[in-house]
Amino acid sequence: MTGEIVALPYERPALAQALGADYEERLLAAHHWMTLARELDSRMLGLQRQGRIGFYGPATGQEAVSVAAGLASRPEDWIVPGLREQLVALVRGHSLARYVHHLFANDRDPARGRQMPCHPTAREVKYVSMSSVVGTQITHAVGIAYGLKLRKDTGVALAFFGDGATSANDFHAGLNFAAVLSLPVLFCLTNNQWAISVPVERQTHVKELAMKGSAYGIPSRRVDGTDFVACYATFAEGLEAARASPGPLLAEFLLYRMTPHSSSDDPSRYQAPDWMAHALAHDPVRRMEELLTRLGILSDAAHTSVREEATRLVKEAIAEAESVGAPTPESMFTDILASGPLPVPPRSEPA
Ligand SMILES: Cc1ncc(C[n+]2csc(CCOP(=O)(O)OP(=O)(O)O)c2C)c(N)n1
Ligand SMILES: [Mg+2]
Repeated sequence: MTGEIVALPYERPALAQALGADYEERLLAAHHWMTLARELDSRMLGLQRQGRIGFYGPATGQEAVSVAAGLASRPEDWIVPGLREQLVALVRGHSLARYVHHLFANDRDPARGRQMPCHPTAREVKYVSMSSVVGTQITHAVGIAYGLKLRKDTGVALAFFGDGATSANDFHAGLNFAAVLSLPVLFCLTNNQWAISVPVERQTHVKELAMKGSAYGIPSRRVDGTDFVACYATFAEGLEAARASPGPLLAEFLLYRMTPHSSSDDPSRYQAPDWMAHALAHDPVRRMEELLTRLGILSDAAHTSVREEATRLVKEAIAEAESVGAPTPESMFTDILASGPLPVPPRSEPA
């Protein structure tokens, strides 16, 4: 089944139904995380240009999906991300400081500089380091879901991937396997309408990517991915359904990529000049702020302090990360071998 949820403007009873009785608290928490994410993207792209970090993949325009996933998932769920879901780890409890240490690839980076930047690992919140090979995270998530089912674990695997990944072999293998074996996996398709320079209409001939899920017998729906409330309701409902049956579901989140693909990209070479204006009209952070303001939940003063707090938190994390040195060369061995490298035998001189 496909179909779009179009629900704004929300009134209070609808919010209570979608988010629970404590919806005001949940909306304010979501707004805090979205504001923090926006600040992180802007600072990190700047730091990359200054040569202070190596690489960055921004998530501007996709914050509502990640925050909703972070807030609606349970500790036993597994997150198998694409390039733009770091916020899910933070919302689930990974510390901002550790994430920023990772971006600087310093000695307190959990991966000690041995993973590409912006590919964090956050074991304590079951956030798996991203596989850069497009689509492979889908089969990884399906494997995790198979393990969860065999162990009778109540966790669900959340597989995040983009519109481009739906053309990869692993998408088809993963969906088929998950459907045939009824595995607890939620396929989270973030359709930001671009795979670097390839627009979605050149990626596929189907009208809606969600149809590809239906083709494998997986209940699939389209969701406005710039609407936090719709995203939250989708995750809350989808995760419980995948847990209870168990079985797979697919949600296609419609989005607008509001930045370059990554710090290595120049979209002015392939995007129409009016794309950004079009994307800005669907800014999820602005939509959230309009909702909070209309409901009287966020005053101008509170809004300013949320922004100031985000600026301060990111600034402090950067200062801390820059005060930590690089991993030592010895850590290459001590992180891996119980007793250090094998001694090198003395070289015997030829007689
Ligand atoms: C197998 C493979 N082919 C190509 C690439 C290069 N590449 C990196 S990201 C990307 C586009 C991914 O687009 P999409 O799946 O829509 O995700 P988005 O980046 O838009 O979030 C490509 C082609 C890769 N990493 N792996
Ligand atoms: Mg994409």
